[in-house]
Amino acid sequence: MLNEKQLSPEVRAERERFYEKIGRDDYAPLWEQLHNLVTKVPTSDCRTAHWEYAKARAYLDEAGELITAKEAERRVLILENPGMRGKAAITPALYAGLQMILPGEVAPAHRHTQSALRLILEGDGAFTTVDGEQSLMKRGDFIITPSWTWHDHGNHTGQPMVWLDGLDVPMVAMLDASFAESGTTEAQAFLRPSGDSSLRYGNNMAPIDWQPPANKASPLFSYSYANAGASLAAMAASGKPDACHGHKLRYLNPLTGGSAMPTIGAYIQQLPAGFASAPYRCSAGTIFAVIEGGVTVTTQDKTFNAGPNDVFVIPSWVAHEFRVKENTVLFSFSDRPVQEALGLWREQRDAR
Ligand code: GTQ
Repeated sequence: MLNEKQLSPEVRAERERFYEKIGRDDYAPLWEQLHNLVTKVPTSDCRTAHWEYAKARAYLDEAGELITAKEAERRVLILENPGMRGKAAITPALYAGLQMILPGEVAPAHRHTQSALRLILEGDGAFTTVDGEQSLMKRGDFIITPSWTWHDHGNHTGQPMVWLDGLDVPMVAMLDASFAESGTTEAQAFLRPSGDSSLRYGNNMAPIDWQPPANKASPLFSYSYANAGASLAAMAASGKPDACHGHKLRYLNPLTGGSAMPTIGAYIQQLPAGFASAPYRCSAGTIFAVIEGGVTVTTQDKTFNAGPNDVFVIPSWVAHEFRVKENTVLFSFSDRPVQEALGLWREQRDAR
């Protein structure tokens, strides 16, 4: 905004008349909003926020009584950023939700251009089928449903299954590139045996002449917590934690070294007992879920404690510190790969 105080009433009125006139023809004066568009630092409405699992779980139980997974298509409670209500967004670019499938339920097959990830929070042995390959899910597993892959979920176990969904819904909406289709059958036919993709692509080998698919996603779609936990334990056993991140790994596409999906990066980190991180910020708003232990999160205007299965979000460029008493494992996801691909990603370590 220009400094209105310096303007005489006549000049201001003349300008307002001009703005009105050109407005009727779909023009607007840049100079009235330049500094709101091109800000010195990120300034979205996205706020730091925390969702406690106990409350979420009670709401999911209630939702389970109100509607079946089949009728809902996906029975999900969206985690809406309190600064951006009504937008189905947890950050300006990303969506998050908590999905529950009760014993015997199915979430029917569909596909869409939005990419999805799942971090399994509760249950053991429900399945998701992605492009004809079924995978059983366990707590802590990270599973991807890349753009335009058919997927359906179901639960043949005796317990509810709950997971965190992360999708690039707002990003795809911004680009106006949403396409979706419903399957003709509730559950997909199996095209390959369970475990096939991990045998083909997860043993540091790949079928010769492999070509990246159009959706640019990893052909490996299930990343077990058993494996991630073993990698973290090895790092923690024989190396010093990074001052900002502790011991942190990124989930990758083994064929390219890039992120598992092009629009969403996913990470897992271990903060050893007693660890206090150096303040850190980056330009990728990040959603965290606590897998083990608990963390005290401090930003300039908030402190909260997050325990197992709690979800919290740190917006772009908000400096934050983590403190843990016991050994803690955090999963996280963000739009960092998009920002990196476009040359936009920034970070500040020791951000005091
Ligand atoms: O599981 O396919 O949270 O299509 C939102 C949209 C989950 C899913 C969500 C979806 C899904």
